[in-house]
Amino acid sequence: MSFDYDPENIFAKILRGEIPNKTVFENEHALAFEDIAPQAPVHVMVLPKGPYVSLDHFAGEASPEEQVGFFAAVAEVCRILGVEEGFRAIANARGHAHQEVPHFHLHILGGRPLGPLLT
Ligand code: DGP
Repeated sequence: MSFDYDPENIFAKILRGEIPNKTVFENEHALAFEDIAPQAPVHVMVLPKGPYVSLDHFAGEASPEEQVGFFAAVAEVCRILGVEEGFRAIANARGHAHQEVPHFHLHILGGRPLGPLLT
């Protein structure tokens, strides 16, 4: 499968500082910020800084350094959010999953019991 990254997607604009965000964490590998329409008391997006469309794009083509750096950032974000009692991480990809923004991101949801995962 080939992946075609759109540099004008809204998260690319956020990464370039063109659109404000409520930042939770940032380093050279990742940016984490609050979702604009939170679906739980904790709802934060974590995205790598590289131009990857989706989880399968990132997992297949990002360098080991980018991948390790990204997941280390996810761990740090979870620590900052204080989700010791549990959280859910969701990565939507393409149409069947209703991916809205074509820059790979993990949703981190928590702060209340989330119930069983629904389709
Ligand atoms: P997804 O369907 O996985 O692509 O979810 C995209 C999420 O991004 C959705 O929960 C709403 C959020 N979102 C969209 N635009 C913005 C924005 O401009 N700022 C922030 N903080 N979140 C946004």
